[in-house]
Amino acid sequence: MESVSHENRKFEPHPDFAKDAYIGSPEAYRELYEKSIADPEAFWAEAAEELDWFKKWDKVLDESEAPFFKWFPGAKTNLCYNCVDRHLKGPNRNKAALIWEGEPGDTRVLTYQDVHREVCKFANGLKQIGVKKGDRVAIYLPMIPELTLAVLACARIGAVHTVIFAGFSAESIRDRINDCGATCVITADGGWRRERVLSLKNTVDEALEGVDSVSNVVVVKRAHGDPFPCHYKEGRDHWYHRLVQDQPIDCPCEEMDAEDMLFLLYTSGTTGKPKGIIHTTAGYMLYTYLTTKYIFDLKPDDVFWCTADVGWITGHSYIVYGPMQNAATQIMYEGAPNTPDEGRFWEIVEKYRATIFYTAPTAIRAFMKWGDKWLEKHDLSSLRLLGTVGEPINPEAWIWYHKQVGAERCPIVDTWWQTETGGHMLTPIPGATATKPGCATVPFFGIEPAILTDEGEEVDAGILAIKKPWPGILRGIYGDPERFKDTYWCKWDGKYYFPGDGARRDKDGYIWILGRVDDVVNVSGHRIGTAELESVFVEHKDVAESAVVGVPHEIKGQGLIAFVTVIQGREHDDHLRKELVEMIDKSIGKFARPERILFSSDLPKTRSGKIMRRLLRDIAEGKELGNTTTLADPSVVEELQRQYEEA
Ligand code: 6R9
Repeated sequence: MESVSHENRKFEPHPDFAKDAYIGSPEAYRELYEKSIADPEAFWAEAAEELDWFKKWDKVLDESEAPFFKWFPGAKTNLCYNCVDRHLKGPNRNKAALIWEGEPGDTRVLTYQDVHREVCKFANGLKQIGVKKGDRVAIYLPMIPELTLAVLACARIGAVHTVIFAGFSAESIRDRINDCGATCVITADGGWRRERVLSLKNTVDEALEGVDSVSNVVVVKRAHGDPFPCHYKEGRDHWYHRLVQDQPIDCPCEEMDAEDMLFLLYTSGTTGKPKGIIHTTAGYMLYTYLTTKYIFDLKPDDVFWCTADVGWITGHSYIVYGPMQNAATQIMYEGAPNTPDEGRFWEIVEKYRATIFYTAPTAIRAFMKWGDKWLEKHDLSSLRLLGTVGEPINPEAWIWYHKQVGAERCPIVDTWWQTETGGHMLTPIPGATATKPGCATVPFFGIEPAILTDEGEEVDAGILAIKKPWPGILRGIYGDPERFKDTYWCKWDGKYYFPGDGARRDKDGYIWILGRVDDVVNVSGHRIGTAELESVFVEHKDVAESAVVGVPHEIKGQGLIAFVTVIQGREHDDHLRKELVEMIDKSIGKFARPERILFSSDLPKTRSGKIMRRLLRDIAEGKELGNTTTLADPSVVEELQRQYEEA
């Protein structure tokens, strides 16, 4: 087995897949790609004809105020219209839009007609309590259909939604509401997670203490007040079911300008408080529509399942907006992947005959750790395409996914993108691109990547940069245009977008993401991607997961500390340590040897599943730990600290 820097395996698209794919050969991809780069405006204008517009654009791209780009200025449209109303005209009217399963096993199915009715009633309810175009609405809901309905209802009336992942604390909610001045919050009494009810409404009540801007709170009844009877504040709070019950079943769509704000989504930067990433209407609409269609090769008969939460960008783009514009049938699941047991996801795939499955590397590694027996109990033969997103996937996990889940038949789309990019940027085209384990491969249409040094020289390994604006690009940071320019455009004097990731190009021209540039460590003058070491460690049969961080080192400048999670029940001792060091020596070189290897039963992760390297660095440097409230499981940190001190 090889690490990412040595990975040479290549997997051609399966001929059975390629023959029916929208883009079924490398030539077909190349032709479209070249067209999209030679004349982007013509390419995007042609694609935009597949969507519905109240009024067409005057111009495709206006760069006069760069980096504040405008796509399709002059056009009028509505995202909700394109996700719902336009499907009512044809055969999709009674097609299942959402197949939802609650963690306790309750299920609901909504057709596009049902979604239309429920969204209209919700939108009318919001209007009744005074929500209007341009108002900010915070949404803090579990993964229940009302989450999708709430997002669409906002889009319908032109209210700007800001979805806050239901794992965030009261303080995080308050910060976001204060930053954008939200006037309304949509929440639920509770939601199910690992057989327990999260008391969302209580958290919102706490968040709203001392907040003046919010005059209305809409509460969906999900947990039926038990075991958390929730407080009801007269005049401010409205039960969702009462608010919508007598509303008319039709509500006109607001005619939105192309550049009207669609949503804000808060994301962490390397410094400072979370920033409210701004996405607007027409460009984001087209970009999520087209990436969904081509990257998932989405066909009318597919059953699409993206396991993300709508609280993250992946859920916005690839649960709500992309799939629904494509009239997809999709699965939505409320709870944890290991409730009631580690086979839950595979049970769902089998039960609804899912054909497309899109998840994160961290989940894939958890499945690996839990063992193949959970998959063997279920028939996964309906699957035809797999995807991954969120972080670099180590070749070992990729191969496992390919073999155990995809039965060596399903293409894997390793999609690199960000909250800021709106949709997929680098990714295999499933019927056309030969894949390599751990590699995000090639650019999507209209995307021109470059790999640069800090000074802007093109190199084979360095910092990823994107040359031209694309329709899905963020339009700003809410309330902070200067930070927007500084963070994304100043690095190379406005010539490139700076995403903050390191990358390298191989001899085939494929691009490999090496992790955040802030995670690149320089040991004795050698640049080492921490992801490279991590992928070596997880190749060991006893290792489930690992994270490597750089710490200051007297002699070498920086040294590496490795945190390694061992598969349950396996030995972790000096013998394993020695084997791991030998693997690093072999795969990368002695210079990449970590100073220390610490074993633990888990790693500190955000609730979206990203390993918190900053926290690991603090542990490794013996520092006072800051805020750990965003962690999925704070006890993991205590265990690591104890070990670090003992070792
Ligand atoms: C969509 C999403 C963005 C950061 C990004 C990068 C990492 C995402 C990746 C990947 C390697 C992939 N990332 N996908 N790294 N391969 N396929 O995750 O958005 O939460 O904003 O994170 O995630 O480092 O810069 P977001």
